[in-house]
Amino acid sequence: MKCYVTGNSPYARKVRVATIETGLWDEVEWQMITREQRAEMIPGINPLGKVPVAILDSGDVLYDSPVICAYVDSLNAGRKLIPEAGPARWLVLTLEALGDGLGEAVIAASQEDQRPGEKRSQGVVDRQKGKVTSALTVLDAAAADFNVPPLMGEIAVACALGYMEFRDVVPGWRETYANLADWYTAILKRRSFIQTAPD
Ligand SMILES: N[C@@H](CCC(=O)N[C@@H](CS)C(=O)NCC(=O)O)C(=O)O
Repeated sequence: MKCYVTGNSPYARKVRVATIETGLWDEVEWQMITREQRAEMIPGINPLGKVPVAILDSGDVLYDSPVICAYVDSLNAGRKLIPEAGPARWLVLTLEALGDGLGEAVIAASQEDQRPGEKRSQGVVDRQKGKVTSALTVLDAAAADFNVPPLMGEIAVACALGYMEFRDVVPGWRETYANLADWYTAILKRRSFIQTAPD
């Protein structure tokens, strides 16, 4: 399988972390591309123009990150990142969706914040930051019950937090959400997170 990723995408990072956690990193032909290359090449592969996108040996194309991560886990003969059945499966996928949604709100808030003066909407920034803080509040309360070692939900949350911190969208979040921050500090020590840290 070939997988197109960019260095700072939290969604691409999910796939990179998942392959390290499952021991499948070397099974992937990684295509690390720039934002400019993404704009040129990716719309011909993924009509949405987004990374991550994977091309299987069969030629089939997979996106987006939840689908690619589920595919990676289907190849995984060891500890599953997504339980195959039962209530645990839905809890893991829902936590993954919360992590992905946090990432979306972080990206939207930070892109709007960077728009030039008259084009920038404070209303949009506030609305997106409101989603970020709601998610952080829920995650802070849940952090004590997070799976160690992480499953796909925790991986998605940590990748979103990494991007949030990289863009400094919520200055001082580690003080406000101390339970989540303690968990995050610990997960960052895993090889999978060290190896995939944003540039
Ligand atoms: N839901 C998608 C989101 C992917 C996404 O938003 N990727 C961003 C990079 S973080 C991207 O490629 N953006 C380019 C664009 O929107 O044109 C996933 O989980 O893979």
